[in-house]
Amino acid sequence: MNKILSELSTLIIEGNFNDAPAKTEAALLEGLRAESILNEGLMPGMDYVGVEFKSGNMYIPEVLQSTKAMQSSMDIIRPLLAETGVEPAGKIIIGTVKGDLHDIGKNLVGMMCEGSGFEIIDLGKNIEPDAFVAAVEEHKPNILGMSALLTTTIGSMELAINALEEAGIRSTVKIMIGGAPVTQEFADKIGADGYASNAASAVDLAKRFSS
Ligand code: B1M
Repeated sequence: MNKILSELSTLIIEGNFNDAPAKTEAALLEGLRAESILNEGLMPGMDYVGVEFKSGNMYIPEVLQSTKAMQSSMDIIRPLLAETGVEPAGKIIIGTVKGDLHDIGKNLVGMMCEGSGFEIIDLGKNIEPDAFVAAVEEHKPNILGMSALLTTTIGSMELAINALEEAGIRSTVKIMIGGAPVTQEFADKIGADGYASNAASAVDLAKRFSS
């Protein structure tokens, strides 16, 4: 791997959001294309973070630092990627369901998916089923991701799926759900396409849905 990209990967793994932007600028000055910086510098770093998080060698605060470092580099190359027409891995709409204000896990999932090359449209928290439907109609994503942290709000995921059915657009998106009270059994029961227990698994699932 190119030395500067390898150093950038290391900065992402270390969660060094102070130095990652300067290293990204240096890579551009060296003549590297934004696409190479993403695919050969940033993404391998985040892939490593995902593996370490899943195996219990990295913890949430460290992953958040890494995603912040990733974001700080993405802020620099995002406009260049758009200019060169680099296709994202897929488009994901994500939001925390109605009645639920917990968004830390949802943000982590969104950031890690962005780090893996997905375009993320983050609707925020306390999202009504109809707002998910309107967003799917408008943005035509590959994946709709819903997060819930309360046993009292997970039912809203089913309401959103029903609303997508009623609008006739359920089959146009894969639905991924997650959050502490959510289980695979619950996902099967409400007709979601998949469940992920953590952000790294959510990235794997999103990749599977988009391949
Ligand atoms: Co709340 N809260 N909270 N809270 N809160 C919990 C969830 C709770 C378990 C605490 C407890 O009682 N032990 C409990 C829920 C009990 C239950 O329903 N069974 C609870 C409660 C009761 C409440 C209130 C009702 C308290 C009150 O006011 N009486 C209230 C509800 C407000 C509302 O939402 N309407 C409330 C409020 C809050 C704060 C606002 C103070 C704050 C949220 C701040 C914020 O998010 N901006 C808060 C917090 C921080 C927590 C705890 C402490 C931490 C949650 C968190 O961020 N975890 C939580 C207790 C706990 O978990 N220890 C608790 C870290 C985060 C990275 O993990 O969100 O699980 P998590 O996300 C993971 C996975 O779940 C998965 O990947 C993530 C990363 O690995 N994942 C997905 C998540 N979404 C995914 C989506 C996917 C795929 C994977 O695909 C789309």
